[in-house]
Amino acid sequence: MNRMQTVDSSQIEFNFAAYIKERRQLIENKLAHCLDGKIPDNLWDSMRYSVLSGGKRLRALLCLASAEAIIGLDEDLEAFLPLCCAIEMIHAMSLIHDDLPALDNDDYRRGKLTNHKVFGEAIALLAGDALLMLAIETLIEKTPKTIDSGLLLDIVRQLCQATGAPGMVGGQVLDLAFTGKLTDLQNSNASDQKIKADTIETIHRGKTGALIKFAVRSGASLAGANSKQLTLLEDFADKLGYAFQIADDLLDSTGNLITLGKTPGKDQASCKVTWVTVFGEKQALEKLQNLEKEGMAILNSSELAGHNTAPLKELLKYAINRTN
Ligand code: GRG
Repeated sequence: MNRMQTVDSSQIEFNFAAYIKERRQLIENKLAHCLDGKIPDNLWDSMRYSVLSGGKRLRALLCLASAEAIIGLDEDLEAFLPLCCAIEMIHAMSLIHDDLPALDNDDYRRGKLTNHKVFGEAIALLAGDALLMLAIETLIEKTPKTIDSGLLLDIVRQLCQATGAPGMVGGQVLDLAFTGKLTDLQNSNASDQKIKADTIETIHRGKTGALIKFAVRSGASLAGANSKQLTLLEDFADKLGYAFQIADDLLDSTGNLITLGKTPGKDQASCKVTWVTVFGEKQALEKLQNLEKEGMAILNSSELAGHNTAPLKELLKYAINRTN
């Protein structure tokens, strides 16, 4: 076989490991800076505990990769870092609240005790609230003043939507409403397959997909993408966000506490409605393959041809094949 015919030449020189290492460092430094110099009291310690406790930084990486699809590789990324920090702060606060006894009641996150286990429920709740506001403040205050204020305002508006009732909060409420209803859904008529799939997708789209979609769209938007590019990148993010959550649900059923950093097996135990609990692991893997193909096809479309989409392609594969 002629190997040259089977290798995508645009991927040959792209070193994904080096790419994410470099960008993660930029994100970590900026996050540490945003949370630095504050009084070491319970509230700030609790906020730092969750924001600076590792994590893959997938959403921030997607934001940068999406921006780089528009401006090209090796450009200065400083202007995008406040946006990345805002996204990671909101992600961290959602994890703090999600782990609380009133929601998922988890003891471990990122291989450490959850925020409320260390600081107590009241401080964990309030640290989440404070991070939500710090995210918005960081985005407005630290984004360079050279950025058009109308554009920035629109990004803030979109962030509020992605986070609030139309997005994460609404998705979480739906998730709660369906938790415990797994048997009802599994026992419903086989012709209801589409209804089952749509139900799961609606939950995932809000709870997980909304912030991922925002990360991709806002990075490209701040980089000056046109409306056609934004629509395509949003469609791509939709596929990636859905795939990310299905991969998460698979890990919940196949992973362990050491590799995951959180307690596995909780979806089945709490009768959570996920692709894996409703359709099983085999179908979940097939769905992931389809979403990967669809996501790649969008990035290969003629409107994005000639753009630097290698990082987004690798991030899609990473979101699907990750081990934690
Ligand atoms: C957003 C205002 C506001 C409130 C929170 C609790 C809640 C509303 C939403 C739940 C959102 C949630 C926790 C969705 C699950 C998404 C998910 C699979 C998170 C894990 O993300 P990773 O794997 O985590 O990227 P790391 O640790 O790598 O950062």
